[in-house]
Amino acid sequence: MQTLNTHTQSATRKALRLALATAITAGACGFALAQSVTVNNPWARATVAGQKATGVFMQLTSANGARLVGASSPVAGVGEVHEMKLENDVMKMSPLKDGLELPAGKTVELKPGGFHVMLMDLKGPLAKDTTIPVTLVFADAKGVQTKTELTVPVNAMAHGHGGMKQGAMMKQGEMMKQGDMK
Ligand SMILES: [Cu+2]
Repeated sequence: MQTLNTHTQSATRKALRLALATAITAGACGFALAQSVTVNNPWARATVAGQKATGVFMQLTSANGARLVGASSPVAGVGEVHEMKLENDVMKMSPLKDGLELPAGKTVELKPGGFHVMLMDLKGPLAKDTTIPVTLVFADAKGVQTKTELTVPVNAMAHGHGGMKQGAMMKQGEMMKQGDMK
């Protein structure tokens, strides 16, 4: 019994060391990819108390071509890559199953009314003039995934966009994601 116990502990320690080594390697890969996908002007939309979802927007430029396949943040239970488009006068948004295509050398804009990172199950309101950590997951042509960590400022709205229009779209987003608006 004693022998078995010691052996188990040793195996656990070995597994832990292996996991740590893997994490370090993955981190190094993420950094390499972070160099090849440029993230510009990221911002998250501020929320009010009780609001459960918000959007994160930015411009992405991939040097070699990639896809944005996932997103997460400690402030949200769920993160997804969404597209939003007008269908029969109704704004509809849905997750992109295969992620957002980032053609080599072309800047793809995530903006209100279009592609966005959706943060859902927010754990609390996102106050203007604060920042939130956001992790983006990219996949290369071979499907190899890497992560990029961002510090994203929280703003009421983007520069150069109409407040009214955005307000209307946020309402739509809330209705779709919350389904319990009073
Ligand atoms: Cu969305």
